[in-house]
Amino acid sequence: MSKVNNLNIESKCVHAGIGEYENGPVVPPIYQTSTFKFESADHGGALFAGKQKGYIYTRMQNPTIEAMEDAVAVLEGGYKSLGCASGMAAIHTVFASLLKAGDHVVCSKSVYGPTNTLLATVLSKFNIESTFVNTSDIKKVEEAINDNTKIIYIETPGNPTLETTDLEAVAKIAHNNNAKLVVDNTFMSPVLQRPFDFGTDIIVHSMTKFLNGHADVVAGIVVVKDEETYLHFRKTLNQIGGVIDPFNSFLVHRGLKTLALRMKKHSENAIVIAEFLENHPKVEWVRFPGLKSFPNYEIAQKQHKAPGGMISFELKGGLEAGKILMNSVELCQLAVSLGGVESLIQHPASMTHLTMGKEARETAGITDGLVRLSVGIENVDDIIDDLSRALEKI
Ligand code: LCS
Repeated sequence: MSKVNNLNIESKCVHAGIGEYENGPVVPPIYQTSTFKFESADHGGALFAGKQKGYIYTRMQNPTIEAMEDAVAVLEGGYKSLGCASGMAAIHTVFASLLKAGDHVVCSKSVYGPTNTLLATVLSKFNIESTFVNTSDIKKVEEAINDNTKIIYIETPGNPTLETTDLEAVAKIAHNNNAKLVVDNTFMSPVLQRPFDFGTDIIVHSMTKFLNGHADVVAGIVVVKDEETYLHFRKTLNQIGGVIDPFNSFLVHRGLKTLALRMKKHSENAIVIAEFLENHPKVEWVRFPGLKSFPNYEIAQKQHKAPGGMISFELKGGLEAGKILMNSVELCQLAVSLGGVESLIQHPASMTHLTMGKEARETAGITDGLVRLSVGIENVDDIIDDLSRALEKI
């Protein structure tokens, strides 16, 4: 592990979390078992008392899960991590571990919808209050802080607007107010953004996206920086039960090996596509961290090693234009989710955010012509041909 920590990121992706196993496999075996035999009653007792190391029950820990968790902890530069059944399970684990009735959360306005809903409609039932602000405006974060604020929760770049937050500045505000900074690093992955380098306390990911990268797993993870937090979170996760399973851990660990390669290709493709879209007559504007026109360009340059694969753009023809584009693409798959090897496209106003109503959408920055593109690792000319043909139909 310590040797792996000295490697470059591409090598870390390949080697992190690979332990020693019976018969010498180069890949951690899948321990597809719910429970582990004790050698004796005393052995079982010693494991439960924490006097001896070993595995007891897969909800508590499992070697295949632990191997993947070690890999993600290495990539993020954390102490340890906790594999969860989904990104939402990871986020819930953090909130359930850190909050109690009467506490307050400051959260980015541009976050994945269910994160907003978890705070606004589920945790609010337990008397946990939340304030949603545009966290790319540091003054707004300062104004939202109360005496009872325990967490500043940032998604950067935010889903789907790509609003980008200065983590160093927000970490200072959090720590001056005895609050923890929690960052959802799903859109960038540790290859492109390392939130711990900017003072973040806890990182979460939907591993369903770039970390696994192959659109065949739903999973999440929490990464922490110290043993005390780890043990506290592990206990909470064990009670809540939102753990990942061994087979999904195996798949994610396999995906991690190509993460650096994939993030490079996603970024390279996305730069070319963002420029193509910015110069297209049917497109009103493009938001992409790698474009000079990006509103938070300087923060993006400071925080990101490359701009990533997520692009938002606004079509000139609004709702109707969006529907035509969705119905005309062939290579780009019309689907929610993101971060897979295949390009995925979606139009929030006619699909995911249809029932929200125009007014509420616009307050959240989701305009009628907004399209979100998760750029895959295909040949960029093929993606541009597909978009070009589909845009012509508008
Ligand atoms: N965080 C971010 C930034 C996300 O984009 C998502 C899912 C989650 C957390 C939740 O992760 P999950 O529980 O799905 O693993 N984002 C999705 C999206 O944009 N479309 O479909 C899912």
